[in-house]
Amino acid sequence: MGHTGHGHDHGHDHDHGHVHGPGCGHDHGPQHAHAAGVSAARAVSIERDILARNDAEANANRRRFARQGIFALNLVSSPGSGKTTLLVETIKRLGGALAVSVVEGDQQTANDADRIRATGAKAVQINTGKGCHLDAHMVGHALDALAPADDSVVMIENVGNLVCPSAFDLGEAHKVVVLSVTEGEDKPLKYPDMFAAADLMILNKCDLLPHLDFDLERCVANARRVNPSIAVLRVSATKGEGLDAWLDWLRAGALESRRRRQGATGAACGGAGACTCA
Ligand SMILES: Nc1nc2c(ncn2[C@@H]2O[C@H](COP(=O)(O)OP(=O)(O)OP(=O)(O)O)[C@@H](O)[C@H]2O)c(=O)[nH]1
Ligand SMILES: [Mg+2]
Repeated sequence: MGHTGHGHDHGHDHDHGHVHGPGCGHDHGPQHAHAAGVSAARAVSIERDILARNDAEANANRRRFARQGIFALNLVSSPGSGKTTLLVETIKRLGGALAVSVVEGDQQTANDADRIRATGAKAVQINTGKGCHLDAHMVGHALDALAPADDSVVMIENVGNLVCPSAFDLGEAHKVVVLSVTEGEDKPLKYPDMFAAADLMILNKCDLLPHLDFDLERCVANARRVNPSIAVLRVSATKGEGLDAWLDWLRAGALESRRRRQGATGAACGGAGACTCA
């Protein structure tokens, strides 16, 4: 699998080479400061256009996932929280029992896609250049190249950034925020949009807790102040702690996505005649 990438100009590139998107350049919310030389009203209008276009493309991705019974997750975090390590360990532990393919997002390099491919799983790398997040259009093209199997799991590893990816729906079932315990328990309060957008917080690098002053209970309380319904899993991607609970969560989501597809197929054919739906 190759690399793909598209900036906000939505230029098309099917050569699977590195493509460098333009910088974010917008501020993801009318309440924020706007670029010099652009009026506040114009900035709000541009922002709305970008997000509306993204939402339409995210819905197209979501329909594709639903049609194929795919459980899709959007992994978001600051750089280095352990997203790729977690994905590699997840794929190894699943051992092929549940197919996983990966869309990797980084500003530069194919390092993470190479790490995923070393497990035998399919991966497509998107390089965003100066872009600080993936958008639904980029992911749509990556999915064309990835060709994920029906009833599989698609993991989208977003660009390491605890701010911008929160505003962009990619069509995923859930955003999963990975916070490593070395980052400090105040991060959910400082970067609330990301924790509000996520359904699951994975607290990674728990093997390091004995060496840190990190207050785990306070971190969970902070996350729930921002998002009372956020689920929390403590893990160590490198040592294996907590990975069974993560794998159970993953399998349950994949099963649900598969059942929905089968239910939809059954409803469409009325369950009658020569239907071969499972
Ligand atoms: N001690 C410890 N180190 C970990 C753990 N998980 C990841 N790491 C280390 O953290 C560093 C970053 O891990 P990556 O998996 O590359 O993190 P990432 O979130 O994918 O990074 P970016 O894609 O650059 O944002 C590596 O040195 C990993 O070995 C963990 O559970 N415990
Ligand atoms: Mg990574």
